[in-house]
Amino acid sequence: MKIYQNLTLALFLSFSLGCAKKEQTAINPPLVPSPTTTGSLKDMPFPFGAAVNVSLLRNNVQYKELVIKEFSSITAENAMKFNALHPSETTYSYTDADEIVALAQANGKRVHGHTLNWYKSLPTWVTNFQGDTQAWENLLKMHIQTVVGHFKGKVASWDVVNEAFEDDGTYRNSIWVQKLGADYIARAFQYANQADPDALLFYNDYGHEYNAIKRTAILNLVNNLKSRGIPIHGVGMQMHTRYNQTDANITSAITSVAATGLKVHISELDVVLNPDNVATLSYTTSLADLQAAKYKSIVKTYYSIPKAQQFGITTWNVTDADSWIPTTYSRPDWPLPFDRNYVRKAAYQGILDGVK
Ligand code: 9MR
Repeated sequence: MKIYQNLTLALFLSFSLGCAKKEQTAINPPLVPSPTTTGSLKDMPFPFGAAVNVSLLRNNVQYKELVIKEFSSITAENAMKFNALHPSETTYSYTDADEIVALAQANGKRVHGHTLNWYKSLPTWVTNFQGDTQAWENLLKMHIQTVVGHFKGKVASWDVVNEAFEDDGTYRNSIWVQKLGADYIARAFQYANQADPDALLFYNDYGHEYNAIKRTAILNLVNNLKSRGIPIHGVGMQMHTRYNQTDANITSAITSVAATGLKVHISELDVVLNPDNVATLSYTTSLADLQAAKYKSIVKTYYSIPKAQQFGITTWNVTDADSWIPTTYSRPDWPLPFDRNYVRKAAYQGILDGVK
């Protein structure tokens, strides 16, 4: 009987292991061999961070350990957005965001807050909100001050306003502009500053490297805020870019933003390898090397701006397995410095080489 039981157990185990192995093979086919890396992101001369996903931190030990081991700064990918923190008018929900902050604190990492104001990721109570201008102003102020107050002393910096411009350089016709006019942006910074005078406050957007018209609009806004004494301390350049973006474009973007004199955060970096959405594309050594070269040149240019302005670089997500790109664009892609087996890619070495 005992032998029989053991045999059943052995059969069961070998069957389950076989399935697990098969599944493993199906999910993680052999990848391009990873190079040996010398050095660590932790030793970069400025903070190097990633946007993190709270459920992966909670449920995936390998992911969590990688985050702890590799990064000195953390941004919540979604957990500090309006709909996550403030799901109904009278409810704030801090569980996920607090968990990220606690992990950062326990491991000596900086936390960058993303984002106090955006046209997306709003709860329906906001999009359906009925009220006059004063009521909308109160809503904006209350949200910003409650959230910044909650994280005071724990979150070092905030993206105060995210993506306020259209590609043609006009203000996006967001619910905020409709209800409050474009100068709500200035007041958003003032509200955040009142709630935590020590927090560094950023205007965050994308496209600086491929759209000079939008970039000029962003720089005009930022310079205008600065000249009016509005408490803005930095500019976030998302830099969702591609392996074949020209170095010249990236350099003009970084240097023109640095010319504001404010801190510069490359805040959502990823370098896609499949910008043309080729469904059959595969990851090859040559693509990996081109990507490494692009990461290197971005980091090198960034490292050449004045030291005091180097707020840091943050990648948007951690590994190719959790990048927002493949799901959003329904295509294979490999935008990050770690592969989907959580192994350092050539891009990782490219980043390290950028500061050599
Ligand atoms: O990666 C984020 C994705 O999981 C969310 O569904 C989406 C909407 O909240 O936002 C993504 O992150 C965006 C960031 O907040 C702002 N810049 C663009 C990022 C990618 O879309």
